[in-house]
Amino acid sequence: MSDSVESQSTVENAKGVLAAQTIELPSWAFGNSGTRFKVFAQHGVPRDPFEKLADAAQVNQYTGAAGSVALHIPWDKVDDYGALAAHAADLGIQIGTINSNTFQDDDYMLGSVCHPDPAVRRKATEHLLECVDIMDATGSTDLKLWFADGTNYPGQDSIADRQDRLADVLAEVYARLGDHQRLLLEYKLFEPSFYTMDVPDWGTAYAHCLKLGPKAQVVIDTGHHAPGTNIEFIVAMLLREGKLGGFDFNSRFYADDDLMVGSADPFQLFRIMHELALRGVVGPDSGIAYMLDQCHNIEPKIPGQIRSVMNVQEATAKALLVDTDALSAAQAAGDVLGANAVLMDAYNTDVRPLLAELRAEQGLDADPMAAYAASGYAEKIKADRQGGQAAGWGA
Ligand code: LRH
Ligand code: MN
Repeated sequence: MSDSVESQSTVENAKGVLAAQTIELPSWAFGNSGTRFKVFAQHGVPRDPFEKLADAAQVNQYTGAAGSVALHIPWDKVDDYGALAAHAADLGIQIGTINSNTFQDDDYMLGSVCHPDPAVRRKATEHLLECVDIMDATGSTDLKLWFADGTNYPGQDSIADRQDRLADVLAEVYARLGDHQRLLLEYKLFEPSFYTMDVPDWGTAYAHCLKLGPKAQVVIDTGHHAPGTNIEFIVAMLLREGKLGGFDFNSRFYADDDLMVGSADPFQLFRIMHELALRGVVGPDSGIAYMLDQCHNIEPKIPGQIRSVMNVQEATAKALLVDTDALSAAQAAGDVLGANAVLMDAYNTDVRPLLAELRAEQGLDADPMAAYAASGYAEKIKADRQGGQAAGWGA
């Protein structure tokens, strides 16, 4: 890296933050996934949550930055969650966010927590409360709630009544949370509902979380916005309000494509990480859950997760190299081009040598993708995992 003193301290600071960075992996990324057109099954895919954790541990082994795994219930249902948490610990990782699922049961055709029928809402609520029981067993602090609830045609249901139903269920779940637990409400503009989604945007999620209290915060899934949405503005606003609970990182060219984060729009990911680095909330003690939410439909899944973690590390490193003094000076002076240039200098910095140096200092291989490929793990799981039911979305 360049030898000027300032930049040297900036580089050292960046390496310190990057060394502590942790990206939570989605257990479902290791299972088979696809689109409504086809799920292309891959060989060696895990058959149960224990094998999913083993694959996630590979990502952590080669990146040093993926120390926890989010679970999705019932996709990761087991008889003994304590045993699953112990298995994670044996692998050097931990179980993170617990995701509810009220979008795959036949009873939920017209919604779950917003369904017109109180019996269906009760059933959905019981599932959410069961997820908190699972958090107690795994030691997880975060319950992530995404609802597929919505309507497809104008008049199908009362928009306002559905909000009342949602608020009632959220209040009951909120009351069940332990002191160290919180709920993260995730919004999505459309799909699988196409006229209204009951939590379509950050404003709706924020309004509900504000009413609930301090243990309720908003999750930004980077694939859940209208094309062209300035996501870093939402980041800055929710940070300012103390209501940014976390991210579901992925990227997309068109809709909720769930592609590898940073693969479709690395500059957007950089702009998002810049807002977070400016406020020093990139680290694990920031209270912000940095999670991936992706599907590797056609690419190998473990390398896909390794590449994704590296993409977040690269965007974070660039954001941490922004000369913030020069930036504030240019902004204060109204120097439009100067301020933009400060940011673009950081974005156009090749941070791969810095990250390779950091990995070497951490005793990791400088090239995680090559190290994993050379490990033979991919061939081993293909050979070992014969028979049984490959994990998937079960949709
Ligand atoms: C919905 C979503 C949500 C999950 C699911 C796996 O699109 O982003 O976070 O529960 O994907
Ligand atoms: Mn998501």
